[in-house]
Amino acid sequence: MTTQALKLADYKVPTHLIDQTELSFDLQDEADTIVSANIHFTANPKSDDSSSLFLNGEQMTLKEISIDGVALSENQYTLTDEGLTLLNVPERFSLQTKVAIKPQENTALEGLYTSGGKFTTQCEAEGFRRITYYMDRPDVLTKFKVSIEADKTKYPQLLSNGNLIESKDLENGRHLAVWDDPWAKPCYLFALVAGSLTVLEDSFKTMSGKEVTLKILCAKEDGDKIDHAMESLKKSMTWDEETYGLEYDLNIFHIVAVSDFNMGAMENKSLNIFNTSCVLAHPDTTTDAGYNRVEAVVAHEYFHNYSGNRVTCNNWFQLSLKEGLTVNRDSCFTMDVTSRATKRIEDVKMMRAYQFNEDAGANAHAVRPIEAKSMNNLYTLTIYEKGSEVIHMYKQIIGLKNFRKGTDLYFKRFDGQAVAVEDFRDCMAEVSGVDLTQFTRWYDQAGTPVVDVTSAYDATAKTFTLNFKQSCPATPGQPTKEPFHIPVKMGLLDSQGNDMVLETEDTAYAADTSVFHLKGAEQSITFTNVKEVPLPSLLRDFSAPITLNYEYSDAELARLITDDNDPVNRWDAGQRLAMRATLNLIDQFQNDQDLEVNTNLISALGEALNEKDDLSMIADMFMLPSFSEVAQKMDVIDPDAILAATKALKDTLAQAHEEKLLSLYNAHQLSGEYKYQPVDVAKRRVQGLALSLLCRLGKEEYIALATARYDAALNYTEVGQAMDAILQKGSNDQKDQMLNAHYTKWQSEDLMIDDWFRKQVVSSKGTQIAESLTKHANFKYTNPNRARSVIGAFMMTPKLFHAKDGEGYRFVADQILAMDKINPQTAARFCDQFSIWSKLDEDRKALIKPNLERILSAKELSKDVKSKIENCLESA
Ligand code: B3K
Ligand code: ZN
Repeated sequence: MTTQALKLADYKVPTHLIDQTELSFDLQDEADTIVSANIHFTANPKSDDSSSLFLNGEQMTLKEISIDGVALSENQYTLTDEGLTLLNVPERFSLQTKVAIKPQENTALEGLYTSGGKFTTQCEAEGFRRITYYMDRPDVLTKFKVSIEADKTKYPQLLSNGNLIESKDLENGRHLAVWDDPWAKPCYLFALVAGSLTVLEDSFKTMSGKEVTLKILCAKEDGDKIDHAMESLKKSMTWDEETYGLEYDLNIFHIVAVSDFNMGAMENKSLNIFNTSCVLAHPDTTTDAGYNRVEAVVAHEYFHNYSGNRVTCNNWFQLSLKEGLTVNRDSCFTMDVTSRATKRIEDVKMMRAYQFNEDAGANAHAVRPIEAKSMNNLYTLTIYEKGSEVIHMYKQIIGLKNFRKGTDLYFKRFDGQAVAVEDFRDCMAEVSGVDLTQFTRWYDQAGTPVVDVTSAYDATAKTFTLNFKQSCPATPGQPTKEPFHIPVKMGLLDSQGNDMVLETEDTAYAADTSVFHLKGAEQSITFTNVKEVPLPSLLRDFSAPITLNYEYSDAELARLITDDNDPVNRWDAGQRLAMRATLNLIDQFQNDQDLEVNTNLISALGEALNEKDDLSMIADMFMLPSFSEVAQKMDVIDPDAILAATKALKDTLAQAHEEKLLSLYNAHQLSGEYKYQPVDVAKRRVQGLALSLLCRLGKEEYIALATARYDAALNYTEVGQAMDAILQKGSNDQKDQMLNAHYTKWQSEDLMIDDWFRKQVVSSKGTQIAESLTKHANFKYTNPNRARSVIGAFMMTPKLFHAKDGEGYRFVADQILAMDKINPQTAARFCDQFSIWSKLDEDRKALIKPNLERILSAKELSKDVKSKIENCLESA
C-alpha cells in the first residue's frame, strides 16, 4: 500500500486550546524515564467538534491517566499506536498522565534521547508526541512549566525553556530544577537538556538596556571551541536589533552542543540545541567554511526567536513561512558581516545546483506544498532556500523600505500566533499598496520557471525592445502552470560599460528598483532614447529564482564579466560562458572527438585571475558548473560525458594558467595567528583554488608545494586544502601516512574523524573504500554526522554514485536500508540523489530501478524513506 498523504485542504482548527502545560521528568540512567503531564484544556470556540479530544502519542507506555484528578476507566478513552482519544470530554478540564519512555533506545533522535551521556530533545516537527500524549501541532500554543529531576553528579545541569524558578537537592544524590517559560509556544519548541557540561557565559545589553545572560554549553573536552559561537551570537543579536528592530525577549539564552543530531540546529525557545558541527570552532580543527557555517547557523536559530517562535506556522505546510524568512534573514546577516557578493553568489549557486535539481526531480514540491506523506521530508531546499528567494523577491517588488514596514506589521499583528503564508503576504501588500495576488503562485506552483528573452534595437527610432516569454516545466501533480509575477532587475550597459539611464513609458518597469515586472506569459518592454546598441544585464542580483536564457555572444559575456556593475551578473556571465564550454565538451565527448575547451572561456578566466581588489571574486569565478547544473541542461543525463567534460575543463584551465596560479598561490601566504576575517578568508580561498588546480597537473613540484603546506600549516583550512591536494595526486605511501597521522592525532575529536572518513570517500575511486569504512570500528549509524561523512559524501560524489557498473547505486541502497532501521529521517536524506534517476541514460536507469524496488520491498520501511522512493518510482 502506498503511503497516505496528509493534505493541507484537510486542515481543521484544533478542537481544543491549552491554557497551561506542566511537565515533570524523572530522568533515570538505567530505567525508563517517567514523564508526568498536567495539561489544562479548553474547548476551542472556533471548533465544532470538541466533544472528544485526540492526543498524539507514539512509542510510550501509558501508566496513569486521570481527568481533574479522577482516574479514567478504560471506556473513557481509546489507545492506538498513534495516540489517545479522550471521549466525551467536558468544556474545560485538566488531564493528568504518566507515561514511560526509553530515551536510551531512541536512535531516531526525535523526542527525548540520550547523546554523549546527556539527555536532550528534538521536537520539530513531530517529536513531542514521543515524549507525552499531546496535541502535537504547531497551532496550539501555551505556556510551559517544566520540572526535571535527575542524578546530581551525572547531570549537574538541568535545563528547559524560559526562566529557572526553582532548584533544590533531593534525596539519593538527585536534584530538581523547575523552569517556567513566560512565552506561549507550540510543543515543537519545547526542549530539555540534562548533562554535565562546560559552560561559557557572557552577557548582552539589548537596545532597551536589558542585560541578557548568554550561555553556551558543550562537552568538557570542547570547552576551547565555543568562543566563536558566542561572538556570532552577540553579532546576531545586534544585527536583529539594527536591521529589524527586534530585541531579545528573555533574560537568558542558551546554546547546547550535541553530537548526535539530525540537522544543523534547533531554535527551541531560549534553549537552542545545536549539532556540534554547527557550534564548535577552533583554528586547528575548523576550516573557514566551518567558521562561516557556525556564524550563519547561530544567527539563523537566534533569528527564529521572532520569525518562527513569536510568530509561528499554523500547520507544517506553511513551514517556509518561518524557514524561508529566517534563511533570508541569516543570508542578509552573512552578507553584512562577510562579503556581500560572495555570499549572494554562494546562495545562487546553491539554488541552481541543488534546489533547481530538486525542482527537476521526483520529489519536486511547491514552497507551500498541499500534501505531504512525511513531515520530516518537508525540510527541503525548496522550503528553505527557494523560500528565502521568495522573500528576496518581495524586497525586489515592494522595495526595502516597504519590506521593513511589512515585517514590522507582521511581527506586531501576529505576535504569539500561528499563521499562514498569506498572512505574511497580506502585510507586504498592505504596507506597499502592491497587488500580490499573482505573486502567491510562487508559494503554490512547484518548478523552476524559464524565461526566454530576445531583444531588438531600432537604430532609427533609438529604441531597444526586450521580449520575454515565461514557462515552467511540469512537476509531479502539476502538469500545467500559470504565469508567475517575476521581478527582473536589470540594466543596459553602454559601450563604455556604464549603466544607461533607462527611459520607458511602460509602467511594468519601476525606475526606483530597476525592476521589470514580468507578469504575462509573454511580455515586451521598449526603452526609448537609447543612443547605441546596449548590452542587457538581466536578472541582476538573481532577482528571481528562475533560469533566464538570452543569446549572448562569447564577446558579450566577456564584456559583462569585466564591466557589469552587478557583481552577481559579472560572475553569472562567467558561469554562462563556462556552461557553454562544458556543453560543447559534452558534445565532443559524445561524438568521440578530441576535447577542446573554448578559448574565450580560458582567456576570460585568465583575465579574472588578474583581479587585485576582490580576491574572493577570483575563487567565485572559478566555481565551474557543477555536475547537477550541467545535468539539468541535458535531455538525457550522461554522467560519463559530464565527468569527462568537467575534468577536461579543469585540466585545461590549470595548464593554461599555471604561471598565474602559482603566483597567486605565492602572493597570498598568511602568517601568524588565525583570524576569521574576510580578507584572510579570501586569501586562503584563492590559495586553495590555486593549489588544487596546480596539483591536477601531476607535477612533483606542486605535490611538494602541497606537502610543504601540510607540514607548515597554521590552521585547518590550510591543512585541509593540502590534504585534499595530496589525496588527489600524492603517492599511495604519502596518502596512507597522512591519513594515519590524522587519525592518530585526532582520534578523540569526532568532527575531525568525520573529516577523515569524508576525505577518504571523496578521493576514492569505487565503492570499496566507502564500503570498508562503514565497517570501521569508529563508524556508527547512530551518529548522523558520521553516517553522512561516508554515505552522504559518497552519494554527493557523482563519479562514485554514478559508477558505470551500478555499484554506487547498490551501495547507497544498502546503506539506506541499514540506516532506516536506526534513523529514518537521516536515511531519507540519502534517497535524494535518486530523485533524478528517470532522466539518466537507459543503462543507468536499468541499474537503479531494481535498487529502488529492493528498498521499497523491505519489511518495516519508515514512511520517510518509503514515500521518497515511491515518488521516485512513480515519476518514471
Ligand atoms: N527548525 C529546525 C529544523 C527541524 C527539522 C526537523 N526535522 C532547524 C532550523 O531550520 O532552524
Ligand atoms: Zn530554521
